[in-house]
Formats: sequence, C-alpha cells, structure tokens
Amino acid sequence: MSDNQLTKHFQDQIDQEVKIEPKDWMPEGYRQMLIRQISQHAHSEVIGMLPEGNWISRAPSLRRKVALLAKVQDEAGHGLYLYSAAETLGIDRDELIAQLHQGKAKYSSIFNYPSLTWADMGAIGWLVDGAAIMNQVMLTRTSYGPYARAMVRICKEESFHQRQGYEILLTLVRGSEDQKAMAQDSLNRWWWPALMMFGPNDEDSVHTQQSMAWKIKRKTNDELRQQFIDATVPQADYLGLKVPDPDLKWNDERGHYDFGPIDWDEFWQVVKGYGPCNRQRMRDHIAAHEEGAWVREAALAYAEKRAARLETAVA
Ligand code: BYC
Repeated sequence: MSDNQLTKHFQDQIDQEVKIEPKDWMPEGYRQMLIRQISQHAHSEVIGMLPEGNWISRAPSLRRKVALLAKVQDEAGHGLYLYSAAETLGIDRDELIAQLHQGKAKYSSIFNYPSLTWADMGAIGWLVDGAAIMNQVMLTRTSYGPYARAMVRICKEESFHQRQGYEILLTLVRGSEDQKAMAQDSLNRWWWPALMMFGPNDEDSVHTQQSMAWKIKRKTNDELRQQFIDATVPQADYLGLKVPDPDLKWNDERGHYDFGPIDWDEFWQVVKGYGPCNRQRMRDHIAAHEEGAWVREAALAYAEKRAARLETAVA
C-alpha cells in the first residue's frame, strides 16, 4: 500500500472506532503525539506522589495513614502502566525519564503547588483526582488500545482517591471552627490550579484539533473544564465551603455554571518552570532516580542470572 492508502486506512479505522494497536501502521505524527501525552501523563502520576508523600508520616490517624499510603502507592502503579503503554510505541523508559530531567517533557502544572496542611490531602483527592478522572474517563475511549486499557483500571483507582479526599474534607468541615477554616483555605488555594489542569482554552490549545481528529482526545480542554466545574460546585455546597470565584453563577440558559477568568499568566509561569515548587520537584525526582540506580542494576543482574539458568536447564 502507498503512504496515502495507509493513511486513509488508518483514519478509516479511527473513524469506525477500531482501536489502533502497537504493531499497526500509524502516521509518525500520531506516534509522536501519543508518546508526548502518555509520557507526560506518566511523569505526572509519579511527580504527583511528592506533595502527598509529604504527609504520610503526619497523617492524623492510622486509618488515614493507611489510606494515604495506598493512594500514593497507586499513583506509582499508574505511572508504571503508562510508561509501559508509552514503551509499546518504540521508546525506552530511560529515554522518557531523561527527557523529563532535561526539561524537554512536561508534567502536570498542579504538582508544582505546595501541600501546606492536612486539609490539602482532602483537596488534592477531591479536586486533583476529581479533575484527573474527568479527563481520564474520556481517555478510556482514546483510539490507542494500550492507553485506553490502562485508563480503565486507573479510573477505578482514581475514584477511590477522590472519595478518600472528599471524606477527609467532610470530617474537617464537621469539626471545629479552625478545622473548617483549614478546609476553606485549602479549597481557596487548590481551586484555580485544579481548573488549570485541563490545559489552555481551546483557542490557545495547539494540539486539540489534531488530537480530536485522531480521537486521542475525545473532548476539548474547555468542555472538560466546564464538566468538572458543573460536577464539583454542588459538592462544595454540600461541604458548606465557598468556591473562591465571585463570578461563579448557575446559568439557566446554558445549563452550566458561568465562572470567572483563569489567570493564564500564572499557568504558563508554572508550566515554564517558575511555579512555587518546580525546582524542588525536579530535584527530588532526580535524587530518587539516582539513589535507585542500584535497584535497577540489581533487578537487571537477577533477570540475566535467571535467564542464563533457564538456558542451561533447557540445554
Ligand atoms: N500542565 O495543546 P494543549 C493524576 C501543555 S495526574 C502542564 O492543550 P494537549 C494524579 C501541553 O502539554 C493526571 N502542561 O495540549 C497523580 C502542551 O505542551 P507541549 C495528569 C500542560 O496535550 C497524583 C501545551 O501546554 N493527567 O491523575 O492537547 C495525584 C499546550 O496544551 C498542561 C494527564 O496527563 C498542564 N496542566 O492537552 C493525584 C492527562 N496543560 O506538550 C492525581 C493526559 C497543557 O506541546 N493528558 N499543558 O510541550 C491530556 O489529556 C492532555 O495532554 C492535556 C493537555 C489535557 C493535559
């Protein structure tokens, strides 16, 4: 088949909702788009462990500690599924991590904000995992098979994360005045960064049009952001907390909440590396990677020893 025929066949498959699998022919642009998105997604899961890992030793009870520990461990697992999905596209995990350390690959802006209080563990679960689920439920229908399948399991785990966060806040708002104020302060600090997780407005999103044509993304950044706001505002009301947006108002005609302007200067500053915790996050990731070198070497040596033993046994 000529390149034109291959491209047409590929797009027909996509249009008919047939999943693209690793050994199928795909345009180079599609492969690169997926490597970029899946690897950034994987990096986000792993870097996302840092703000919460910070609170494991300070959780207020054994029950909270166990739940938080399990959640953070799940995020590591999500990173691993996603690196594996990216590797099916013909790139090594080592290379993906090198791209992150060299500042060539991004990770979600949200993880460059500090987790200052225990209430932040609630807000991260509720808002950050809540936003992640909105985005990832759509990705269970993405056109690339390994990515779509990884999302199914990830979404199940994220919904537990979202509930554990919401339950932390529910407990705080039913506690003392100080605890309720702590919950409100946390919502004040995480609300806008959570809205930024969905990426720039559609007219400024360089990848959306092509990504939607290839059905990698199934909804645009603005559609998902609106869906998140519509779902989350009633949850804030139930907690008795106030969303920090004076322009937030239900619009009967649109059937959606109207909301105030997002500070895109802040978003781009954070994305470019100048957020409150960017340097600390990268420093911690690089240190963990270097300190873990011996584990990777030992695992490789063990795998080689086993393979050699198997070969001798077969011979
Ligand atoms: N932060 O054209 P656009 C989690 C970049 S973690 C940083 O709209 P696209 C969790 C974008 O990469 C879940 N950068 O891009 C873990 C692009 O730059 P490049 C994380 C951002 O790809 C622990 C440029 O801006 N989820 O669940 O069409 C604890 C233009 O943007 C951001 C995912 O990664 C951002 N927020 O759409 C708790 C989901 N937004 O690459 C929870 C998978 C945009 O050209 N990713 N940029 O240099 C996606 O769905 C899409 O990549 C995005 C962006 C919606 C994020």
